[in-house]
Amino acid sequence: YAIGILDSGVGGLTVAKEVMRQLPRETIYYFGDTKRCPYGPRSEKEVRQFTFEIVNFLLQFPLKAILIACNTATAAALNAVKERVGIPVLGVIEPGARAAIKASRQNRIGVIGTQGTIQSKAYEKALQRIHPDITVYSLACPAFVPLVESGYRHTRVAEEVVAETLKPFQAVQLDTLILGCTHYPLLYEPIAKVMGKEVAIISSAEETAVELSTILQHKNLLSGKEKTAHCFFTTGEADSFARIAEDWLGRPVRVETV
Ligand code: DGN
Repeated sequence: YAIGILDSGVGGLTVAKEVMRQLPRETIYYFGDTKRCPYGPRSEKEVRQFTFEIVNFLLQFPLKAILIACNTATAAALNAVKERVGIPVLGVIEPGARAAIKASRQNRIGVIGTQGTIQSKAYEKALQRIHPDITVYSLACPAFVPLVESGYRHTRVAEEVVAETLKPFQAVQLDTLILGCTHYPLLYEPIAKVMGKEVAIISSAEETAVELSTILQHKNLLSGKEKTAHCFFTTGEADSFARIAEDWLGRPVRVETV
């Protein structure tokens, strides 16, 4: 049995990479809905519908858990998917919020994400559930996902767009910044450069993989065998998906367009 991981595009690869690192024996079926990316500006209803379509596609394979490795889809659909699917389903928002609270010293936390995620206030709610005295500064960064999906992450343009978009944070003294979109760790360098060394930068990938590993352990579902090859599916162009995936994962991948 394998782990299903889904995102609107290549963003969920940041979570997949961490799952590969922490659980090297597990096999992954990854789905990136590149053709319909970005999810950020879409309505909650539409994102929920897309998420169900992908979950149903992935369930044709023998899976033991599903990771919704997209904050926008987690905010829109996590609870609904959990109710309908008979295997463990994890999102990325709670783990990200927990990691940020662990890292923060002055409880001044910034959150960046897509319009959908920021409008849903899912991070504010998750952070304040854990710790009521947190001050949260939220900012939607709609330009970031297209930069990553277009393969521009190592360019000067990416640096300029990131610096311009994050300007509003100059006026507030953050001590922690949550990358509340799974695409954003792919822009880690320019984001860290703008934020400066004093700000802890948190991605939910690591904490989500820890949670997955705990659940699999408790349920006695950890794989005992060597993994088989991971499978990657995209609704977009396989070549450009593969280029970004191989650059990020540092290994060859086989991608199929569906
Ligand atoms: N990677 C997704 C997220 O974490 O919200 C969304 C990207 C998008 O479709 N805009």
